Amino acid sequence: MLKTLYIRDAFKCGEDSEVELIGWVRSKRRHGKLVFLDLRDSTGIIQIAVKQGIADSETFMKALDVGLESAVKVRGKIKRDARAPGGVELHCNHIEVFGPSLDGFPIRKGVGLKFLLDNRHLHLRSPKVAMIMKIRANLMDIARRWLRENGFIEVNCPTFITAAVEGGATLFKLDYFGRTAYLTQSVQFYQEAAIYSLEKVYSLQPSFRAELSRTRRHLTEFWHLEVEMAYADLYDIMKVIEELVYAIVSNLSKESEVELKALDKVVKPEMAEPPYPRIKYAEALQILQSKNVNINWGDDFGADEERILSKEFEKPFFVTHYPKEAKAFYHMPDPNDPSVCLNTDLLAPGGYGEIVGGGQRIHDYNLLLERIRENGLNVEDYRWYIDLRKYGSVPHSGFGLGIERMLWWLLQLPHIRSACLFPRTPTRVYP
Ligand code: NSS
Repeated sequence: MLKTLYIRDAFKCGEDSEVELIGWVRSKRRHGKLVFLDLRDSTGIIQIAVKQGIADSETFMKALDVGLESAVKVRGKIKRDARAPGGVELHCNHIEVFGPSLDGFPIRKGVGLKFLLDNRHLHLRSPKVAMIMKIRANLMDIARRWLRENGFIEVNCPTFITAAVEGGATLFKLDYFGRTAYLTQSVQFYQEAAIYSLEKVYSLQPSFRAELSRTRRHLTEFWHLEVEMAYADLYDIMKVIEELVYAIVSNLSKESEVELKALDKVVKPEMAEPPYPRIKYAEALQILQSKNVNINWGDDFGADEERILSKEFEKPFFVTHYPKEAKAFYHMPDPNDPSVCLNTDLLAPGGYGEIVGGGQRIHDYNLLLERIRENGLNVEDYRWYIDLRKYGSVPHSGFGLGIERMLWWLLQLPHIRSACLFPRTPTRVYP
């Protein structure tokens, strides 16, 4: 019995090896008595040559008739041929079409972007999409590995919640057996509870934002890598961010080398080598105002401001000490100037903007109560969170990194949705 190989392994076979491959027919061309099929599986694409005379007439007719994206099993001999893509082709003597395409495959050259998104379930078969997904998988794996190696413990937090972490405006509301609940914007508060037993924790799970902004960088559902650390101040956590981002970029450049090359993307360790420039909000504001951006003290930076600001940098850079009114209530006020907080955003250079947000949390019971009240929030909604400050509270800090934002920057994608298997945006919940 012939062993069925992955296409990647067929390329390594010796001349005239008899092999069997399983895959999908990506394209088909006829030159007289010769039919070429491009066969695709998860590992690569190989040219299948079906020649009348070498293949029997039934096999030749099947090759001629087979619809694009049919699932087939092919058998034949491996031949080196400089004209074939990758220098190898299969001279086929048998085809079995076991998953025929019942219709013409709708994804063709020249179809528009909306059509591709409406048919994302089929567009996923494109090798380009597959490569982005492989890079994404590597990125998540590298991040997890680094965190584990550095003593962080993975925790999994709930998605149904009852009060906002990042402001009420972007909460997705839902009916939870007659009471109101929301989808989480961030698992930070649960992690803050977890540090009192595990000290250094992280999670990798979806966050949700009912954000109507139609920018190139906003999703309504995104994968959020969040980290929380006991006994850490703002500068300790910035160091963790810097080292984690560097580990991701430098390892990805090696572990995804093949895919990056095939996509014609350049990811190099130098792009993210620490230390990263650090500026305060006040300086960032000056830069923006010097470029005639209409922005005042107290305003948070939006996509436009961050695009302009980040074009001034060549490496990721930290912006710290935002005015407290621009940020959520839990941020620690700076003891030297309580009008700003000990927070940080990490912005990707070249127009991309924020990929990480975090900082030091308020760990004092009374100060937290005061800030909740100042923000006009209901103390009862945050009872368990406040409770954490009653028993052995310690200084602590953390951050959240958007997986798709990171990919968007590293792969210089035109839109963040290309980093998702099935993107969720204000106008898209199907497929
Ligand atoms: O709102 S954040 O800046 N911060 C938090 O949620 C903190 N509670 C995280 C923490 O400290 N544990 O979001 C963090 C990151 C941000 O830098 C982006 O990279 C990503 O989450 N993010 C998004 N990605 C895609 N789409 C949207 N809408 C989005 N919002 C945030």
